Amino acid sequence: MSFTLLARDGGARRGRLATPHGVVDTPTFMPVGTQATVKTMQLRDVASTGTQVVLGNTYHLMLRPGADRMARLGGLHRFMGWDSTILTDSGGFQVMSLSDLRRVDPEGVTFKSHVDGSMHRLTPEKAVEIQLKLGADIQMQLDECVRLPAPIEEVRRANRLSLDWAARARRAFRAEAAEGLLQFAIVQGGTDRDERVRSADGIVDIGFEGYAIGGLAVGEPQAEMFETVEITEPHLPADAPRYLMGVGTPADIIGAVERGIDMFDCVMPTRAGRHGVAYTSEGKLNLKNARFAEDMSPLDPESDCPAAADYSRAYLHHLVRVGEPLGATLLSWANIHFYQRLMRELREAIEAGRFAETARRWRTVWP
Ligand code: PRF
Repeated sequence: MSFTLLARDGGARRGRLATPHGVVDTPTFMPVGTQATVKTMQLRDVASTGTQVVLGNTYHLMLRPGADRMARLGGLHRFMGWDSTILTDSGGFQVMSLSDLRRVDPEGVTFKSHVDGSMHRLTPEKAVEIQLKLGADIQMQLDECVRLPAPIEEVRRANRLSLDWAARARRAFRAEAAEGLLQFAIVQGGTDRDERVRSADGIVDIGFEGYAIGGLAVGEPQAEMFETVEITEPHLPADAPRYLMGVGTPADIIGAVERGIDMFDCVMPTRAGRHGVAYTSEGKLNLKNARFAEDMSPLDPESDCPAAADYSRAYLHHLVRVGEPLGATLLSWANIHFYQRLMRELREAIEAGRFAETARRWRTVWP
């Protein structure tokens, strides 16, 4: 078994996941490294934040540099210089959000590249094969994520398709994957209770190393997302990791951990960093703001991240204002560090049996 549950506090879980590239302490936050880079950052700095997993994307990497080229170059770990765990998404969600021309059929999805307009095809089997060529430690099944709100018939159709694709992905993975690699399935079903349960029961029946909840954080209110997690969670096995895809704000993460989720990924800390926004112990700061122009205090006096401790707000304000790339680099670094501090405090709180108190303290700054 690759996952060990170490402690529980209410619904929150503290666990450890073993992959071919190391251990992952859960609850964990995984920075997004779509194009074989966590944007603007050197991976040694990403590692310094306590990050144990970075994400890669099948959709982007199959287009550039291409899966076969990546395999010839020795895989994603060697290519980007990351020795720890890599999780790759399957492309299902990115096809929906990035390609303006796509056609889903029972066999797979055909889509037009957002880069050069060329046509490409993904099937559940091909997504497995590409993720193996990339060298992902943890790979995701190909799914179809519908845009919400959608008519229930459309949610049902996509959900049945995703379930069929889960079975096909599992067969392909079992036939081709080396020992120790992990494959996660994805619960879909919109915000429909019956569809979520059908999806969860179906993929658990097939059996995977882990289970993701997809189709959320697509613009619905937080209460609706939490409700869907609450519906789904009891149908997932306690001895496997649960991953809430594309989530979220600090408050989203705290609420989801409270409801039994172990893994998260989100562009928020890096995207905010590129837009001059910092996550700090005082809350979110927009460094573009004129009030920082002559503020020589460090970005976050409570942080031990070099980017937050060694650089003044005035300097960061200047970098952001003039558009120097170092501003994006330092703020991305500080923001990932901030997210990893949150995760570390949540893990320690679960171990100590004081999750509720820690959650309450964080919520006073991050409602
Ligand atoms: N499916 C896949 N990747 C995803 C999602 C999904 O539903 C989401 C939903 N927020 C983020 N990333 N394959």
